[in-house]
Amino acid sequence: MSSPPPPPTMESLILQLHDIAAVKFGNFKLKSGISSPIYIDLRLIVSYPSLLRQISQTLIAAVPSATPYDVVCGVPYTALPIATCISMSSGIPMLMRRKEVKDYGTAKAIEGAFEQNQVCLIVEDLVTSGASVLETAAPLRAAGLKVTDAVVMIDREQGGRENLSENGIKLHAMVKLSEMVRILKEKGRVSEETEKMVMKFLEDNRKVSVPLPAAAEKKPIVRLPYGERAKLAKNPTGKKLFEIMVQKESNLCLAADVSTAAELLDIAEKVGPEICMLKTHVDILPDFTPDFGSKLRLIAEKHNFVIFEDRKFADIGNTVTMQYAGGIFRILEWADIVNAHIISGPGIVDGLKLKGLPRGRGLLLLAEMSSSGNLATGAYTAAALKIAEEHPDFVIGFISVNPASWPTGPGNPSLIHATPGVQMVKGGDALGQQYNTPSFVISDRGSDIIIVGRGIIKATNPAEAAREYRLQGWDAYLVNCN
Ligand code: S5P
Repeated sequence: MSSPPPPPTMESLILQLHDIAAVKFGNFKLKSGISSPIYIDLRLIVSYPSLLRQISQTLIAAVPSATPYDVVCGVPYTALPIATCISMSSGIPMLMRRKEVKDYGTAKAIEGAFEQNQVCLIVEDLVTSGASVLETAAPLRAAGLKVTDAVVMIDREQGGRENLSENGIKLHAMVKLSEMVRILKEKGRVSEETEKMVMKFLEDNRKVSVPLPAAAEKKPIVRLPYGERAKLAKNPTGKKLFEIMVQKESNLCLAADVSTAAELLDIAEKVGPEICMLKTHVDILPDFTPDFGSKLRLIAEKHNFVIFEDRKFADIGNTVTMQYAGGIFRILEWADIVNAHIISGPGIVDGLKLKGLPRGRGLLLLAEMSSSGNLATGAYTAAALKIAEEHPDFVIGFISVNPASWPTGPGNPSLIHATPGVQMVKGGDALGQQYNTPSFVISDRGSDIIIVGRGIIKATNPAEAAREYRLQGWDAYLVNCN
């Protein structure tokens, strides 16, 4: 029987990468926007199975044997085949992260079988700022996995190691860029001059920060802290909401779109500690009973959050007064906040205010919507803003999507912006919903509250997922808090 081939040397791997032109020298513009004298395209290795196998073996060896991990996950797409090879040769199961979360019923960001608290090793081809590794770590963590280590073929030595370490991830690299160039120079593949150029480039670009989406185009948003805004709020529920956000360090609203009232009360109890607001669609609950509201209010008091019935009133003033206070649901009795379209004109606010204001309730106006092709844009959005300004005692803010892009910006700081269409990764569902990430919604688009439904309720552990959304939402708020 022939003995297995000796493990490849680093030198031979690097020369092979150069042979297949996966490493090139010249003048290249990188994803981060900077010009680089070296370009590395590791997608090519799928065409060279023997090299792919050697690289996978070397990557496994790059992770210290004392580092335990139960599963591996490659950063899509280049590292997927590498992770597959690692999994096959080590016998360690693999997970896959969806880049775009498609919600055809499952809304899964992570594919594969795993258990809560298992440790997942992230596999990546190339690390510059570490942003791609972090993008993969976030949904893995939200799904209940632990992410403490990542292994990469090439570390460009441009701050990725430090950025990852700040986020609790230790980077193990097969080779550092400077080492790779030194070997290529030693073997006569590049000139001394090229080596110097690359070294100078590395020296000049030691720290590439993790890019925020669309960072280049965005105007910096500077906002008053929620605590200051609580003092400006004219409506007691609006004020209370800002105060809860500060007390709980949470700008997370759970969209509790579950199938029964029993499930709703159960998830409210579990997720309650993480949220500032809980949003209901009471008309989807088949087991609704008249005591539902008082039961939910007890949980809200216990965990300190406000209740928002997403009724989306849209009729004339007189009709909405009856819909708000009457019927089976008696929304006025238990919901701190309701919302309304302004399609019927300002009379809808007068109608709701008639019933709501004496009870200290608040109203959110739908100024924008998250679904694709919706008509709440431009002049319609501006009209919502105007109506809100006319009723500061009752209107507490908006359902909005991109307040930073409004001609007035997010506007009056006493008004709050709550944004639906939030998940850990950008994407959408099959019926027009569009998702953005917590950090994009809060720090780039200038919203105040993230409204998250399926990202939490479909997670294996909704409380853990809610915690992750809360932390991400809060960190994003701190980014541009004045
Ligand atoms: O424009 C909107 C307004 C609202 S209130 N788009 C929305 O998605 N919503 C609500 O937010 C929607 O009714 C649902 O309850 C929640 C989003 O849920 P998810 O599961 O897509 O996160």
